[in-house]
Amino acid sequence: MLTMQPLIAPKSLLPALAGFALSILSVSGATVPNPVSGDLFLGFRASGGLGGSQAYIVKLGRDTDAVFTTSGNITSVGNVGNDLTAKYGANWKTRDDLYWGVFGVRGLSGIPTLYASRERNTISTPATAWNPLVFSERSSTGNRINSVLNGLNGYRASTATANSTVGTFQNNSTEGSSYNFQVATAGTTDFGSLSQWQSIEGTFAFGTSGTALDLFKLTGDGDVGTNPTTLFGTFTINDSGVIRFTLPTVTPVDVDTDGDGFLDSEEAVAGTSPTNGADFFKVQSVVFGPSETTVSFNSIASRTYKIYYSQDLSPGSWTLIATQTIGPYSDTDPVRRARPKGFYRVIVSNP
Ligand SMILES: [Ca+2]
Ligand SMILES: [Ca+2]
Repeated sequence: MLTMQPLIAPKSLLPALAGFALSILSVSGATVPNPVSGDLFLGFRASGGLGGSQAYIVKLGRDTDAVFTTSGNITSVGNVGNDLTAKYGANWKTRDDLYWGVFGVRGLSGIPTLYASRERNTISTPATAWNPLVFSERSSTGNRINSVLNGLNGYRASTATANSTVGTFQNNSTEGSSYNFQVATAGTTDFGSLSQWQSIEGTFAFGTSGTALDLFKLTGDGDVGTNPTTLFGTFTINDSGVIRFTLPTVTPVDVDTDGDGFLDSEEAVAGTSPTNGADFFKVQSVVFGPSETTVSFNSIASRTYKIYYSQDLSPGSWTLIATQTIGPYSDTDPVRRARPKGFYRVIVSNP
């Protein structure tokens, strides 16, 4: 006698099936966020050995994000160190065949701005800036970067890693969307010959403390002579894989804060107040006395004052007549004092 099996599962099995479906979803992994204009990316690749068949690409954030307005660790990228260890081994931090670089593009549909890193030869010395690029060069290079981000098998819609919601492992290939292809093809510059970028990458041959990437921003309207290339900031990484961004060191602009005609730096030399417009270095008086001419000027300790004399202010007529460490100066020279007129000038230096 034939017994028919029910075509639908008994109710008691349904919770188990639902649980099974959920577990499948978590195994398949989340998708990385879509790239947007101005995004900056980190790329890691090994030229051989463990992990040599895949690149690791991490979205750092947009060039306008708050994280790039200050120096500090970039915490929005998850645990990059765990991903690097999983892909390239625990010794990733000292592998001489492991490379990293930073790249990005803004405004592909208009006049693109490009970002490309360059490793410092010496950790304490900024790298030489990339050459400016004209519009056509930036456009071509930007398209190659865009291919890595948005092309078929590129970053877009790829699966996030176990340790970073913005990181993905990408198979190395000869497609334009392959980061490894763009930066590691022998005999070419990175992201195409028009970029003129010999290599945007650093290596871990000298450990994490031995590599720093300066990120340069290439922009402009197409005329190389006016296209600025500026240092956007510097990326470093520690042995735990924590990425740090450091803003460029800004050289303070010398100003005349109190408007007395002397720059703050000049007032520092003279020892006068940079915030008091009535206090600045000057010859205060010249008094022709019975036996000496007294030249008064404001003086402080640890400075050198050189007194010059001219008969008529003509070019080349200034003569050094005294060097002192304090004012005033007393001129007793009978020849100078016998003249109907004469001029004194005082120059201060530190010390
Ligand atoms: Ca001043
Ligand atoms: Ca002053």
